[in-house]
Amino acid sequence: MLIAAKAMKKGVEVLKPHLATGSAGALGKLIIATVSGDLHDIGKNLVAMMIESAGFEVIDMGVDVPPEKIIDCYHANPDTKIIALSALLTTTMPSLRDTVAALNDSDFRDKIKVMVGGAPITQEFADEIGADGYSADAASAAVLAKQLIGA
Ligand code: B12
Repeated sequence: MLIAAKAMKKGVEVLKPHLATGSAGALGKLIIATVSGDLHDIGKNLVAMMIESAGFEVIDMGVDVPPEKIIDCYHANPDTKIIALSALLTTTMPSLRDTVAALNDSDFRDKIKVMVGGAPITQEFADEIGADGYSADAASAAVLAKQLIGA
C-alpha cells in the first residue's frame, strides 16, 4: 500500500500541470493538512491538487499535523482564506473535532473558512463540529472551496 501511495504521488505530479484551469494562486491561500494521529494522505493530495488547479495557492502541511502547528502556519500566512482538514480514520475523527474547535476558538476565526473531508466524515459530522463546509471527493472539494470564498 505504501508503494502504491508513493506511485500515486508521482503520478499526480505528472498530471498536475495538465489540470490547471485557474491562474496560479489567484484565489488566495489555502492551508491543507491531515489531522493529528492520521497518516493517510492520498485523498488529501488529490484534494490539494484539484484545489490548486482551481486557482488557489495551496500550503500542504502533510500528515499527522497537530492544531497548534496549523494555527502557527496561519499566523505565518495571515492572508490565508481557507483551512482544509482531512481525516481517514474513525479514531482520528475526535482529532478533527479538536482541530476545528481550536480554529473556532482562535482570534482569526472570522477571517477564514474551515472545510473538512475524508472517508468517515459526513455533512452531519461537519455541521456538528462547527466546520463551514464538507465535501465527499476532490472535484467537489474544489467547487466547495470556491463557493466558500464567493468566487
Ligand atoms: C492506503 C491506506 C493506508 C496507507 C496510507 C498511505 C498514505 N500515504 O495515505 C497506510 C498503509 C499507511 C495505512 C495505515 C493505516 N490504516 Co489505512 N487505509 C488505506 C486505504 C486502503 C485507502 C485510503 C485511500 O487512500 N483511499 C483513496 C483516497 C483517494 O480516498 P480518500 O482518502 O477517502 O479521499 C477522498 C475523500 O475522502 C475526500 N477527502 C479526503 N480528504 C479530504 C479533505 C477535505 C478537506 C475534503 C473536502 C475532502 C477530502 O476526497 C478524497 C479524494 O476523492 C483505506 C481503505 C479504503 N479502501 O479506503 C484504509 C483505511 C482507511 N485504513 C484503515 C486503518 C485501520 C489503518 C491503520 C490503523 C492500520 C493499522 N492497524 O496500522 C493504519 C493507521 C495509520 C495512521 N495512524 O494513520 C481503515 C480505517 C477504519 C476506520 N474505521 O477508521 C481503512 C478504512 C481500511 C479498513 N477497511 O479497515 N492505510
